[in-house]
Order: sequence, then C-alpha cells, then structure tokens
Amino acid sequence: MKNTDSISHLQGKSIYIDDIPEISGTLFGLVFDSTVAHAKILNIDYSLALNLDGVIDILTFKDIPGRNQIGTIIEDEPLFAEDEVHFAGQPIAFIVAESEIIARKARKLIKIEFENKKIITDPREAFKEKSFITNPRTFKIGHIDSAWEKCKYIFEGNAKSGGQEHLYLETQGAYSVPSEKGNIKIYSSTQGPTSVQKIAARVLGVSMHKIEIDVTRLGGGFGGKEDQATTWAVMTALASQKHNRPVKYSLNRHDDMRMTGKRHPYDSDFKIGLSEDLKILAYEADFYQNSGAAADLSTAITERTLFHATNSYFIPNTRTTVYLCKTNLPPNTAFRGFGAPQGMFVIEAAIHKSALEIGVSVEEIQKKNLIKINEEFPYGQKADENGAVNSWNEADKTYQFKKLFAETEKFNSENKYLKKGISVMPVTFGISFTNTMMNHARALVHIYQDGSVGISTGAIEMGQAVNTKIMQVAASVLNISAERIKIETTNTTRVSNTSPTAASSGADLNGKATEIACENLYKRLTEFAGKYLKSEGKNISIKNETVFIDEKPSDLKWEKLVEQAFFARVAISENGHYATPEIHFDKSKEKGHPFAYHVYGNAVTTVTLDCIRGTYEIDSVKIVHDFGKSMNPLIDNGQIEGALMQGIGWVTMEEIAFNNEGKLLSNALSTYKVPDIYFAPKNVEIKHLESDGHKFAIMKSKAVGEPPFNYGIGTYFAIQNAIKSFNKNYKIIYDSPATPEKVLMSLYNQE
Ligand code: MTE
Ligand code: LUZ
Ligand code: MOS
Repeated sequence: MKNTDSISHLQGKSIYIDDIPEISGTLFGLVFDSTVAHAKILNIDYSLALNLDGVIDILTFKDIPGRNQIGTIIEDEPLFAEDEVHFAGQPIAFIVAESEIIARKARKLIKIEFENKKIITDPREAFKEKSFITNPRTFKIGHIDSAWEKCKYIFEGNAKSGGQEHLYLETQGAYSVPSEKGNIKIYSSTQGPTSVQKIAARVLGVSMHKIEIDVTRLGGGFGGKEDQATTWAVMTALASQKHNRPVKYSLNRHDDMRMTGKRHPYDSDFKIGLSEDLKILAYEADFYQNSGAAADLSTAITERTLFHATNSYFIPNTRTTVYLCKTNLPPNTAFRGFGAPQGMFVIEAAIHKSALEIGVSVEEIQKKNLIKINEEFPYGQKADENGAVNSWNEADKTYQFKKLFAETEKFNSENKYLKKGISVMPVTFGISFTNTMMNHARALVHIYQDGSVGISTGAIEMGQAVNTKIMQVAASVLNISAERIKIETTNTTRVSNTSPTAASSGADLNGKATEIACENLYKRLTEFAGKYLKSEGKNISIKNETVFIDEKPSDLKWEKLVEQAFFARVAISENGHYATPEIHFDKSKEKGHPFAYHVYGNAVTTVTLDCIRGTYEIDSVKIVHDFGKSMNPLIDNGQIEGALMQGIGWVTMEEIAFNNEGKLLSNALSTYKVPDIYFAPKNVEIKHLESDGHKFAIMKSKAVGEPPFNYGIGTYFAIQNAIKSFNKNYKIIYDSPATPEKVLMSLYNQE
C-alpha cells in the first residue's frame, strides 16, 4: 500500500498547524527570548512594546496560575525565565498581538538589562566545574579491571561527535482554542500529545481533562517534537486561558533553530583491549554528554547510549559511563537514534584505531566480534537471533567485500589526487522504550453502521507512514478493503495517557493495540454471523468482505453484516490495549531484558575524495537490513533511505556552531548545511535479510524508524580511510563531522 498521505502531500492539501483555518478573533503569539547564555536579569521594560497598537498582552512567569515548570523526567526547566537565564534563546515572555507582524515589532521594543555570568559551552569544562544535570550512570559486565592483563593489545583514544539540527520541514507550533467552562483544545505539532496535555494542565493549574490535544500530522519530528513541542503549546494555552481567545504561534525558522535543543554532542574517551587473535576482551568508555541547560530527555538518552555502547559486538568485559554535563546551551533533546549513534561512533572509532595500530583490517576485528545468538549484551539481555552475523555474511555474499576492497585499492594506486575509501558499518538497535513503563498503547476502533471504519490511536503521523501501517493492520485483521478505513487525528480525548510516538515503536505499539481491537470486533461479528445465518458451530470467517461458512462463501457481505449486527445490538466499537510482554529492567543492577527484540543490519559505504579540494562524493551505500517480514517494503525502504541520509549528514556537513558566548552561529540554512539530492549517494542498495520476523513486531515487520540512521556512521570511516590513503602520515583524530574543511586540513597535516 502506498503512503495514504502521498496524494494530498503532493497536491499541497495536507494540513499542518499553519494550515488550520483561523477562527475569527485569533491572536498571534511570539516568544521574547534571552540574547545571552547565562545572566541575572536585572530589569525588563515592556512598556514600549505594550503601548504598541495591536499588542494585547505580554505574559511572563507572573501570569502563570499553576506552576512555572515544564520539566518531565526532572523538574528543572521553567516555562519562562524568572530572575536568571541559562541559555541564549531561553523564553522570557510571550507577546500576544493582533498579528504576527505586530508581535515581531513589539519584540524589538522590549528593553532588558542583564548581569552576565560565567558561560560554559563545553562538556569537559562543565565536568571540571562539577556542573551536572544529575549523577552519572554506568553499565558494566564482566571484570574490566582484571581483563586488561589478558589483553595483548590495549589502545586508548578520544572520539567526538557533533550536535545536529532536526530541521523538520514544519517548524514548531501550536494553535489553542478555548471553549466553555475553561476547557481548552490545543492543536499541536507534537510527537507527545499526552506530555503536552499534562504540562499544560500543570502550568495552567487545571486538571488534565480540561485540556484536549489534537494532532493531524507533523511535517517531521525526528525526536525534536518528543519533548520540545510542549513549550509553545503551553504558551498559547496560557494566553487563551487568560484572554478567552484562540491563540496561534508558528515559529519561523530562525526562532526555531535558536530556541530549540538539538542532538547531544558527545566528547568521549575510550580504552579497548584485544587478544592476540583479535577478540575484544575489554572496553571502557567515558562519555561526556553536552546536555545543555536543563535535563529534558537527557537521562533517557544517556541510557540508550549505554545500551548501544557495544553496538553489534559481544564484549565480555565492559564499563561505560555517561556524564550528563550541564552547559549554557539550549537543552539538547531526542533525535533519531536517541544517544545510540553517539555510543556506536565511539566503539567504531576504538575498533578503527585498533586495526590501524595492529596493522590488520578493520573488518577483520569487526567480524570476529559480532554478537551471536545467546550471547549477552552488557545490560543482561541475550541476543535471541543471529542477526548481526547473518547480516554481515549476507552483505559479504551479496556485495562481495573482497572485490569492493580490491577495486578501491586499484583505484587508489592509479589515481594521485582522487582517493576512494570504504568501510563496513554493522548496526544492532534495541526496540522498545528503554523505560519499560512506557511500552503500552491503546486503539479505539469504531465500525459505523454503513460498514466504514474509524480508528484512533496514540500514534503520531510525522511522515513515517505509521497511519498507513495501522490501516494495513486493520484491513488485514477485519479482511476488508482499506478504502473503508479512516485513521482519525490523534486526540487525547479518544485515546488517553499515550507514550510519545518515538523509540521507533509507534507502529509496533499502536499497531498491536489496533490488531487486538480488530480481532475482538472480528470475533464478535463472526459469532453474530453464525447466529444470523443459522450456522452456529460451523467455521465462520470473513474474507474479502464476504462471510464464509466452512470455507464456502455465503451471500452475507460486510455492509449487511455490520448493519444487521448493529440492529441486533452488537457492540461494533472496541478499545484495544497492548503492553509489550516479557520486557523488564532493574535499574539498581542495570540488568534486565529491556527490548522486545533487536534490529540488525550492515552497510558498506564507498566514497571518493578530491584530495585537492577536500570535498567528497558518496559512491554507494550497500545495505543488508533485517526488516523481519516487511509489511510495506516501499515505506520501509523509504525509512532506510531517509535515516541513512540523516546519518550521513550528521557525520559530514552538518556542523552546529556556537560561539564562546553560547550564541548559535549556524542559525539558518545559509550557515547550517544539510545534504541535498546532489550529495546523496549515487547508489543506495537495500537488501532485505531473509528472516522469520519477530513475534513482538507488528505483523512480524520490525521497527525501522531509527536503526538505519546508524548506517550513516560508515561514511565517516570511509572518508577517514580515503584521507589515510592519500596522506600516510595522517594521525586520525576521531572528530565528527568530517566537514570538507577538516578533511582538507587532514590531507596535508604531516604531524
Ligand atoms: N520519518 C519521517 N518521515 N519523519 C520523521 O519525523 N521520525 C523518526 C522515524 N522516521 C521521522 C521518520 C523517528 S526519530 C522515529 S522515533 C520514528 O520515525 C517514529 O515513528 P515509528 O515509531 O512509527 O517508526
Ligand atoms: N524516547 C524515550 C525515545 O523516551 N525512550 C526511549 O527509549 C527512546 N528511544 C528512542 C527514541 N526516543
Ligand atoms: Mo525518535 S528520536 O524516538 O522521536
């Protein structure tokens, strides 16, 4: 099935926040934010702005009837700064005006005086100053301290990875509409409607049932709207509550880039030990996470870094620690991969370094250490499939590593100023929210008396086509045409207490809940059909919208069946609830079984480097990916391509730059570069690994949203290898992104 949104997207008819027809009387909001990264607020003069014609109000923390607190996991983030600011871009006030243009004029008229305080932007400096979000977290397995003695080779090093701007096409925004009795409905571009509802209720000082959140779709989220869509939604609701008028706020790109958090930059130290026959015996890593000025999701992201610190490898002795370093940057947040890419980058750097020092190929070390079925991850869960090994072998067989490497070598020996580089990037990614409690979902399925179906779930459509997958589930369980099915907006009054659509588990969790609801409806309808057709005790089924008795078609068709069932007072609505079985995790021991299953894969990347300019092209990325049994190869391949491109961008051209004063320099698309179609690999091949699928994956089709982001990391190492073949003296410093500037310097650096 095609993405059900493809036609309306193409025609420009899909509705986003800024497309919702405005109700008359609508006001427009705009945040007034801090221009400095750390300071005491001495004085703010709003008078000129307030006097501007068309300015209705300027809301500050003083206007909050409830609590000035939007922190979720840790309550450490005010909605509006009170007497101090902790990052440039921190909201201080919310201007409400008759138009956005007036609000923008008013913003320029606000006068503020600061007393500057010391600014920290670097996680190492934060560490020295003991500036932390919370305590560090450590995972371990085996006996790291005694393991070093058994190692023939031991290497230490450093690896840095940069931040990343989400750059969803639709910027953040919300539209809040008051109704009677203090009730407020908020249209929000959020991945987490329940989170918006809960925080809005907290700030407005009302119960959750007073706040309704409705989401049609997002023009992309990528994690950036898991927690950080709340701010704007709550502000519009606050203004609606005070003025009893609809209030809209849709951020422009500059404001969005400046005020929102990004992927966490990491600065990490590693130590790796190998035996004579290249088995990794010991691995230790200290990750200095640049968390920004408040916790946001940093503790959860920390966790996923630790879960994936050994990527696809079995390592018997490890100790990995994340330090959550508090700096004066916008609070960093969820971004596709959620800390895993940062962890995987470091183990790949450690293996790369080991191979160069020992004088063996990187692939030999990688392959020797791939995790096998029944081997244990450092967090106690055992691999229940051989996906790491199988995807490696399948990639080798399909793409012929030897041949690819030989071609690269031949090219390099024949060319002086063009060099090719090649790398293999295995990936293992755990599916489930690492916080066990979050892994449940509900679906509300209505069959209407004409036989059409409306489905509500907690899933947010953000381009990943989760709505299409849910429609496929319902169509296949009820055995009716997908044309009869509509996926409703995601609304907290129809499906409540939802987890955000995140952790790649949106389709699994909400799909399974839909499956359960539809199975119950199917059971009720076939039972009724048995009675109606006086065929009780026989085997009744529905196939292709026709009722079958003992495998023979009857005259009873879907529409009539539904109508008659309704007349007979059978319930034709159902609420399904799904909670992932078997998962658990004990934080006091840091052991358990946190993931429903793992997704495995492998990517071979070839790049060509122009050694005069420092620019590079990506020739090909050849992937073997474990989809289980993909329920929609078109959509799933699209997820691989999109995630791959985002991963490649992260390690190549996407460079977030803050100056020492903590001001974002890469604050527009002129200074923050993302890959375009010309930069995309000339050739992307995606081979589906043959497997049975996993019982906890929806229709045996494994989650696909985040894991392939990590294939992009391969491009970093392919580029390094190309540099190395030009400049034999190049001492690799693992410092991602490998921007053309950095690459150019590396090509001619002789130290
Ligand atoms: N694909 C598109 N087109 N847009 C997005 O915002 N987000 C990604 C991924 N794919 C995203 C996307 C992220 S970060 C996640 S967690 C998953 O989709 C969430 O959706 P799922 O759980 O339904 O896979
Ligand atoms: N969000 C979250 C996530 O709260 N928990 C997770 O485990 C997770 N994983 C990936 C992306 N978002
Ligand atoms: Mo994705 S980072 O889990 O929204």
